Amino acid sequence: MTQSYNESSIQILEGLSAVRKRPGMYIGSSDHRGLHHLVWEILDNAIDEALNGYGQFIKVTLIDERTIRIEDEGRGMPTGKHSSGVSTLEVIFTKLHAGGKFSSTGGYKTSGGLHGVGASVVNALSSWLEVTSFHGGVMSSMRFEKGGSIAKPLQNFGKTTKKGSIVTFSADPLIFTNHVFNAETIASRLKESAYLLDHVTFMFVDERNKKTETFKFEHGLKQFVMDMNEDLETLHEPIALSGMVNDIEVNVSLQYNGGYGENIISFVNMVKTKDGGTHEVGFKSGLTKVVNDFARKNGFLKDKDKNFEGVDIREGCTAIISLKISENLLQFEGQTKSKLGTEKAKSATENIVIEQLTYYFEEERTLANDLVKRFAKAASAREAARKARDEARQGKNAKSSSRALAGKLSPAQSKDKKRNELFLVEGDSAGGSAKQGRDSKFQAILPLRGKVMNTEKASVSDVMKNEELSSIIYALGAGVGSDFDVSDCAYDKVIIMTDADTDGAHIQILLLTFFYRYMRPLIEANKVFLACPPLYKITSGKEGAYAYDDQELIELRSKYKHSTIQRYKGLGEMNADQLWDTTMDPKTRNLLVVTIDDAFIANKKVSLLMGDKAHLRREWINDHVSFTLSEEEV
Ligand code: TSJ
Repeated sequence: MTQSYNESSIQILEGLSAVRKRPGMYIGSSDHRGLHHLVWEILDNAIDEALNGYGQFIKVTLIDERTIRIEDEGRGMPTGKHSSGVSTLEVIFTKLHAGGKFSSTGGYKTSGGLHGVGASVVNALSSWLEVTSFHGGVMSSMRFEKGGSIAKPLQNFGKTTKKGSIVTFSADPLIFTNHVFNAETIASRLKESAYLLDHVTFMFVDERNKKTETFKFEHGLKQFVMDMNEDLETLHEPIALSGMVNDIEVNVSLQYNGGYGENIISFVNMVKTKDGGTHEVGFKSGLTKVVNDFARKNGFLKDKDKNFEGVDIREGCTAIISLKISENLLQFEGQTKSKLGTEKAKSATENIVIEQLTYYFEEERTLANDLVKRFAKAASAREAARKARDEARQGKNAKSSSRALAGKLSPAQSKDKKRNELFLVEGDSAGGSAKQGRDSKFQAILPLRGKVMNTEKASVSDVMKNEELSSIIYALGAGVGSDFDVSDCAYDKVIIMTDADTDGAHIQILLLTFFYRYMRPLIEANKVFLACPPLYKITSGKEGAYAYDDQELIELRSKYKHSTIQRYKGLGEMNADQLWDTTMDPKTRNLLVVTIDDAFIANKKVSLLMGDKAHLRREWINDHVSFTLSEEEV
């Protein structure tokens, strides 16, 4: 029998070289995100040790742009002989998936999402790595180079009274497309951990600029919610609820602010559960039950009245939920494994909230009464918004929708939700050019007159009363607030088209705040865009071109000698054809897709944004709304 394939043709990827061949398989990607995964991987081990009660101090030192040191004061890493004959330390850093193997059973582990691939993966992707362990009274160390080869074998340095582990590594620039660690990203992860582990001090040292930051929050979660609400008026001191149910440790802190947003962040074993899960469900159902029971018992809801809905009760609610669950009970769901699936976590969280918040409401009657009155207002605003949405959907009462849009919206001819585009245009005159210039088959124009309302502290009913915003709501036909349903949206793209000046920037920010507050799923579905009108037109004889930024202008000026330059101060200075060519034609335009990837920072900054400090506003836009050029399929 002939061999169907020869053995040498099969490449068996083994050990650390497999990691270097396909880093994405282990750390998600080889870009900036993947790079920081290396840090989280090592840091998680130090945090696990503190989480289990060993050591109260964790220090991270950024040595240069791609080199970082992480140290703890835990038990130190075991260095004795492993069953395979080599030292445990060598196994940890050279064998794949040995990450959790050496850990004692039981206990807590930070194993969310993509973390937990093991220290060997970090070693594989580093140009060098050094580990020092102070374990059982002995100091030992090892050094690896070029993706995990042993450069200095395990060496014992004799007795020590120190305890702990130190790992230093330098990310391999051959692997990463971007190998520069971001100090802010790392510091904010440490800060977050410090809120959650209130007995542990986290220190961050950036040796490049000699900056040191220390994070320690004696009042943990309470301080976390206070800081989240920092820029908002708060209605009371933060409430802490905590306890142990069926081996699950539940810690919750909540504080209502004067705004209308819902901000709930949850963690399991120190790892953020971005997509929520059973613990969030338990928190919400517990909160809803406590409030409705209190409202009925105290006459705020009569027999005939319907219960408040969860969304009414969560307006202005900022809450952190943090659970500690032993490794064997952990279940994660979803594509990114950032949703908790553990069933027991629901009842554990619900029980703690019901038991302790009921008691708190009994003790703090004045506050409870005030809150319930707010919830009642929220409930009636929700009813009003629901009515408006039903009218906006072309149902039995399309009249008020068409009345609201009459003389404003220039609709597209087709009704193709998957293709149509809505341009929100600053001012009537630019609106006129856009109307003439557009492809009316699929492009609709809604001119916005004057300033857009600040929705940061507005309720749904305020928003509905505002002409500009209610016309946007009617045009999209997908509801608003808790009632918003992105699948009903009449457009595939909502494109904000403003002048490239401060007023234009302000309008953009106000509109983004509105979308963030009241149509967040629209942003999450990548349906909100910023149009990019050119800043200059450069003409030389019969030739000409547009420049979209100053850099481009410099380039064009060297290309076209003896040229004249026209600076566009607003959209209104372009005629309809120019506007189409430069800004609206899908074949030639640039659109920036608006994404908000970090709800925590974004929410905080949206509040800040609407304060009186204009420069903070600009900084926020630069830092936290990533305007990435979208790759549109043409
Ligand atoms: F990622 C890593 F492995 F490189 C790493 C591990 C990096 C850093 C900065 C710290 C650690 C680490 C590991 N800190 N503390 C520990 N603890 C243990 O490995 C350990 C020690 C003793 C016992 C025991 O059962 O006696 C169990 C464990 C898991």
